[in-house]
Amino acid sequence: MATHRPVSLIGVPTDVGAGHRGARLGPEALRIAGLPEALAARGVAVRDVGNLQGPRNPWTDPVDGYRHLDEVVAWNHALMEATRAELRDGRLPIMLGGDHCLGIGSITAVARWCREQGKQLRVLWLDAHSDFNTSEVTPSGNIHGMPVACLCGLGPDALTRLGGDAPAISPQQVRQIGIRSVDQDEKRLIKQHQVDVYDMRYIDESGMKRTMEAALEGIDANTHLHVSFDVDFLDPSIAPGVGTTVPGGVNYREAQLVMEMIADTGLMGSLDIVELNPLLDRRNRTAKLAVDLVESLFGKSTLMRD
Ligand code: 4U7
Ligand code: MN
Ligand code: MN
Ligand code: MN
Repeated sequence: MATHRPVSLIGVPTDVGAGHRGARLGPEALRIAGLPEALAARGVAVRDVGNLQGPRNPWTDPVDGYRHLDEVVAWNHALMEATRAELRDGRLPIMLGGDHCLGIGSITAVARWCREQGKQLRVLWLDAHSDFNTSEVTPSGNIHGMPVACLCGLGPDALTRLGGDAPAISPQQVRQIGIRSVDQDEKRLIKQHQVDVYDMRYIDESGMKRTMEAALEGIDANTHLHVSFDVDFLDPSIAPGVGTTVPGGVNYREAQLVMEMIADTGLMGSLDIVELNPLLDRRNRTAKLAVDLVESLFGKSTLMRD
């Protein structure tokens, strides 16, 4: 069994970035589905730092194209600090979301840490959505649809400069996989900024193996892989517990292969698990599936290779 760095679980019970309430219950659902025990069974040392605290969800309308901007900033500031502390401690942080706005705080911290360590950062964004909206083009105002744009320097100063300098990352560091819902103006931005997108059509045509080989091309022993796993990446038939389901997603075997191929690199240094909404789930099955997939990320093979 491969040895892994010790893991820190950081609960981020937020849904201030989403259009549905309930993702704030995600961290507990993941714990109850057995995430800490599953990691321990893989031989991983686990520390659960508990849940971060932040402002409540005011459930108000967007202002100037952003819904709950102050609350999103507060949550992400807390998460950036917590992520930084765990990385400095030599640990692999796993963010238990919470909605996907939290990727701004986690990846801002990871990017800074990689700069300090002289490491190359590659972000694998597993999602149905590109999350590249800005306040000018967003159809919803929901900031969970904007984290990649914010990280690349497009967005309000309070988020793009969360870690000081902007941008935290360049679009060239991102690979998006599973994409099948991109808004009209968001498509234009994705093209303009040359984000590398492996959409469902690419996966259908090339297969998941070649998709992952392409997404992982160019990594080396000095690469830090950050995996941002939006559970709506998965097909809703197997993962109903998400706020923004989009049909035609990644199936069970494809998802396992994604996780196994990431595990094979031995380079994953941080992970977000986001957008799980237990109120929309059935008997916690989406959380259990997420745990199953995380086991594969930590080297548990569905084949006879353990
Ligand atoms: B998630 C959306 F309009 N694009 O911006 C938006 F379709 O983190 C959805 O990927 C965003 O789940 C989904 O509101 C954000 C919408
Ligand atoms: Mn997302
Ligand atoms: Mn999504
Ligand atoms: Mn969502």
